[in-house]
Amino acid sequence: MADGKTSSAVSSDKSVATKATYLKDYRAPDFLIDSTQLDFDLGRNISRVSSVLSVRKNPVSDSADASLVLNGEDLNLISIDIDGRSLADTDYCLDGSTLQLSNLPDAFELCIVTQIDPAKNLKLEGLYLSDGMYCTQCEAEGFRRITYYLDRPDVMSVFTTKITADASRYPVLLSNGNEVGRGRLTDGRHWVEWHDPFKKPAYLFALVAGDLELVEDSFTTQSGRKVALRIYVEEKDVDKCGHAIQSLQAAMTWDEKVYGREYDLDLYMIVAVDFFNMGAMENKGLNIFNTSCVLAHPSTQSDIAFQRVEGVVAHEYFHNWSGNRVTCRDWFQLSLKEGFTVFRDACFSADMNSATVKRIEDVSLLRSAQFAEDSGPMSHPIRPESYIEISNFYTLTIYEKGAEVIRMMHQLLGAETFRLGSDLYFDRHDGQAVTCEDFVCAMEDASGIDLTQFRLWYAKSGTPNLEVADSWDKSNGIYTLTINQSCRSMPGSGESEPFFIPLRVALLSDQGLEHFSIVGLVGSRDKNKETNKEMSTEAVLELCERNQTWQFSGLKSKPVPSLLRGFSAPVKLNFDYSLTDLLLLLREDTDGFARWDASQRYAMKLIEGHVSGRQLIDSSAGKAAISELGMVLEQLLQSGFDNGVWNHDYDAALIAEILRLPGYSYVIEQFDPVDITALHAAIELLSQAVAKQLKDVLLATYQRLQKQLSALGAYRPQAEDIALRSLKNICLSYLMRVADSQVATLAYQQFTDANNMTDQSAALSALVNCQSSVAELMAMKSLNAFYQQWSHESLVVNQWLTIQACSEKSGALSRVKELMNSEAYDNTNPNKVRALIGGYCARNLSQFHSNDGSGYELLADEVIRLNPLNPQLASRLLAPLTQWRRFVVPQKTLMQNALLKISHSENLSADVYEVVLKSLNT
Ligand code: B3K
Ligand code: ZN
Repeated sequence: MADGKTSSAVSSDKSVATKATYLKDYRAPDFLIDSTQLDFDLGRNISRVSSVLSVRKNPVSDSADASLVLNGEDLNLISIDIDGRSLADTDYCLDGSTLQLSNLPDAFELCIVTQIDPAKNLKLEGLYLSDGMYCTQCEAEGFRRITYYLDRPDVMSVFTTKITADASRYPVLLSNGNEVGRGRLTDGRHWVEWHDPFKKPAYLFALVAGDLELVEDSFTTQSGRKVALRIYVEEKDVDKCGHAIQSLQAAMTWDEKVYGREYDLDLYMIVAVDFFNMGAMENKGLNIFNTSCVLAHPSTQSDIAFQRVEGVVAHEYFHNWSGNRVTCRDWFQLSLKEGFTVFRDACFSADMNSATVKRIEDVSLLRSAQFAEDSGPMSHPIRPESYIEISNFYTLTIYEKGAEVIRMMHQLLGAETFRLGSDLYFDRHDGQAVTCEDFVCAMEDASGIDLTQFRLWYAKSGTPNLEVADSWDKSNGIYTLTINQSCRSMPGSGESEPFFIPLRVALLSDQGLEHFSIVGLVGSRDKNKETNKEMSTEAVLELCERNQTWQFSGLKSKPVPSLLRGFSAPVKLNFDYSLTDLLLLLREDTDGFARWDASQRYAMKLIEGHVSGRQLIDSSAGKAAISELGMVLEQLLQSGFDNGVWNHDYDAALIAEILRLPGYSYVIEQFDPVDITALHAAIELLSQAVAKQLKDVLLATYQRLQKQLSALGAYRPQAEDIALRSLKNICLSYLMRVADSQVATLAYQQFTDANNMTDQSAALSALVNCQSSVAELMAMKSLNAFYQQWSHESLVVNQWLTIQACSEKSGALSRVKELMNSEAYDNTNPNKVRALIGGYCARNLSQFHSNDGSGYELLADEVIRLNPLNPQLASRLLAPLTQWRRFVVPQKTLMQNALLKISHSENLSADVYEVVLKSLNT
């Protein structure tokens, strides 16, 4: 076959590939690829990829004379050879997504040459250019955009990769594993060869070629091996890598200590790229990171970014065992690696920072966004049964709910036994591609605990709902809790069996925690199981039936129950707390999560009361309720100080979270139907009222913390300092709601004096959101000054875009549109699109849902524009519209119309098609 001329250009139009893939259709592969040798010749426009695969029939395959069906997308096929024999066009079958070879020997060497055009690859899947640097993203199905291959995770191969490119433009050439050779060619090009000794699926393949600087450190493993740690970044970012290196070292130490897992290669590399669809990717030995998840410098990144870098670096590192050494058999098992790894990184972050606040952040995300996903048209179990486009299943359900399911197992088995289970899992399946069932079996085998009923969490979608009722029998001092569980099934899935739900509870009186014993279980299959005569202050109730009742003794008066402590299960829990009960929990509970939850429930009761008209926030009863809450909050703020200095025995970060009112997305999730105008009014009134009531104490707290932090001097991304800044800045944002010129000047002063991005951006945001005209001019001046100062820092410009997109002041949309046309924006860069469009549509909810539908129009137009360019990004942006059925008119109709507009546009990608189709039809 002659080079280029007779090759077939393959179109990747996925608008036709909209058929679902089903878990029930899984079959083991008919062929295996023992080794994969890749040779990349990176040319100016076209890159040439030669692959040499040693292929053999899979002994466990059930079809003896199967054809080899390789995946391929957007490839230009140049040649195919089998055992050195060149194939003619008639020897194979090529269509838009597969290359089929028949009549094959049992084992053979297959050589395929293809050409690709990375510069034209805006999907950012496969091999593409990010700011002139070559990089790859292969998970889930990107490798097929590099060469024809068995692009499925249960085909694992040993990879050797040679890269040749121009030496001056691409001095750094990287791939997985260890460097095994390099050389120069006479034409100014050079080459480097890499070999990865660990078998891996193609989704873990990576390649990078660019002009990058290296930041290097090392780590010595517990068995004494020295590992080189290398971060590759653009020259200007060299000073922003220290935090990532420290986070990596901390994660390596933690995984040795907590899971007994060591790193296995002599080299661990991270490369930062600016064009990336996700946060980061765990490619073996060569992680590729979105710059936003690796770069951190006090003057350009805020505390949240520092913590995100720490969490994501750890997450990708932990994947080396939970994902790479033991990988997924198929993509239905995605939560096997993602749920487990999120659980691992959450425990790591909890150990590094305020554990309670980490839990609160995770639960907030789950309860606002994952619960919404799980009750909407894209709802799926953590092990889905089908998908149209797998990229749509990198969801909060797979990641966050998946992590909650692992957390419940951890709680059920206890930390030590869970560790026996994880050891067994890693040892038993090292080097294999396995299933969620294999994980659960390892946990069962190590613990002897029967997890049969627990498995429902893998198979069923939806959030279980617990209705809790109590009673008090004064005559015998018995307190009773009755719990009823239900789970709203998606249409057609029928009534399901009850879940196994671990519910951590305590009982409180004015004196704090009470001792109790569980004396009886009423109506249970096993009446004696949980009868526990020993007195304790906390119990884990194992809910496994639709209705269960527990009786508690040892109490002098009717207690207030503290339910779902630590958020022990991913459920919704309803209990008719009085406002007084909630204040008691907020003051006295020893579980930080439960205290925070009480503050959220209190605020929700006020919002619900206002929206339903039962008790208006500005009525005298409403004012009284706010005043009582205010007194408790004031006490919390004051008791944290000893002689004007914050005492770290009190978790300032927790108090900051308690002060923060429930966000819009959480409030919206509590209502069905959603009347956004009414909710907005209630939230505004509430925050104004709290701010007014607490003004003096907020101001005093702000000033004391400001003084204490200034005295500390240089910025440190340490938990204690982060906590103080968090509390200080929440005080500032409240104060801006009652802004007088004194407060506005404070914010402006913080903006101009700040020596770190946390304070600078918090002050900017406070000024931008301030409704009072006093701050108007200061906000304008600060926005301009900020841009002048940081226009050369892409990630900081993104923060600037988001702050404006999220402005609570009217007119955010026209500002967003202005910014879309400004030099600060690039509509092909996912980080910028997420910062501006995502910021407005997913975080500025009161304006996005404005009655005229202008927010929906903007989103629909952007989705239509992005659909052919970057379908993954387009599909993710769509999420807010999927909730349309829960809104009242006019929002409901306007959102539906926006979805219809998208559905009528040409050539919908599988990604967008799936979300739009399910949204309109489910
Ligand atoms: N495993 C990657 C996800 C990549 C998905 C691309 N569509 C990131 C992570 O979870 O670590
Ligand atoms: Zn992951």
